[in-house]
Amino acid sequence: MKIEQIEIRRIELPFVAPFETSGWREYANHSLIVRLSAEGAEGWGEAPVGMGPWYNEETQSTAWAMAREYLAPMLLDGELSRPEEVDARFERVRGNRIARSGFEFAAWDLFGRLEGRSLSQMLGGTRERVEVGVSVGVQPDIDSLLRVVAGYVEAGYRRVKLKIKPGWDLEPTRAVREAWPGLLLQVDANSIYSLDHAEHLARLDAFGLLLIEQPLAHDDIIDHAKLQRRLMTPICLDESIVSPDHARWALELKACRVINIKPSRVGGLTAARRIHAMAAEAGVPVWCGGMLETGIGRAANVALASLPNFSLPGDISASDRYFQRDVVANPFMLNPESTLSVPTAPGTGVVVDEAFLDSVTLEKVIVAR
Ligand code: OSB
Ligand code: MG
Repeated sequence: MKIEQIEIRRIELPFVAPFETSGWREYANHSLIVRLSAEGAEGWGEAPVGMGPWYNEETQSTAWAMAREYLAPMLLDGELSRPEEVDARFERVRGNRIARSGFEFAAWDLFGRLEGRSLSQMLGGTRERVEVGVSVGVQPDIDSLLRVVAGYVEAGYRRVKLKIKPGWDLEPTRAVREAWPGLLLQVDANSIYSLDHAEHLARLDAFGLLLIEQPLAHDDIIDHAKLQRRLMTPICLDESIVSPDHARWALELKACRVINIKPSRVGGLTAARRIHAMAAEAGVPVWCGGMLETGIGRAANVALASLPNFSLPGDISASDRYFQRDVVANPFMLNPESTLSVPTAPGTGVVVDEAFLDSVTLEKVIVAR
């Protein structure tokens, strides 16, 4: 197949509420949306970069430049016979994996739509529904936090992740644990602590957490291995695992007992599936993380989470947890039992609401052969 045309747009879609982590705040989804055209079909992908370089090095501006100057021309150049080839095509590009992932997702969607196969089917998914939770940002005070968590619990979420940072860790975790003793609970520090905090972090062991996500530096594996030996609670790596090799290093060094797989962080579904297989082999559970995606990116996450070793609930909440209105006409809705349904229609299965997508598009370019 020859990709005939690539449309790239950068969007701004406001969140229902700002999302605050240990180091930054997001007010809106600032992703890139990629549309590939070939053989009369289309494939859509989302590169869920944030506004600034706070999660990783990428921003909407860097992804926009990478996409136009390198990624789109590289994908138009030559033939593509399988979506797995996109990862190899972009191998020469250093970093910029979230930008790369938008094109990779779109290629999977395109092939799926042409072949009449759902993305879950193409990836080897084994579930019709995936368990999900909700990631709760830093709140102004404990009362607000309890109100926000209560809202999600009432909506049907059975697993909650709290964003933590120094000064907002033990107390909020204790308060939520005391209010909901049976809730599946975990925390995410987004790289804010150092090994000097080991003793402090060990106090989280008292709260029966599923895991502590990325306590130490975004590019560290060694110190996490040292910290894991001092904690009962499993460490889960997010930021540090940017490729299958990084997953292998972390597994070998026992830097974590759980891995958060975000297909966008690792450049796409091909690398994500490889990490899933490596973790399964090592007996390490994985779960699917999120980047506050629109329905387009969410669909790739849901399909991935239908693979067998995704044994913990994902950060893949329903569309209405993020947006008043999603850019797809069939937004994701929460089922009873805290699950989302895995689409069965060809490709990602989402129906892009183009008129609404246009209304949140800041800039759009078309690159053709
Ligand atoms: O660290 O998992 C994270 C959102 C943006 C960037 C990083 C992270 C997150 C989340 C939200 O925790 C997950 C989601 O609901 O999409
Ligand atoms: Mg995280």
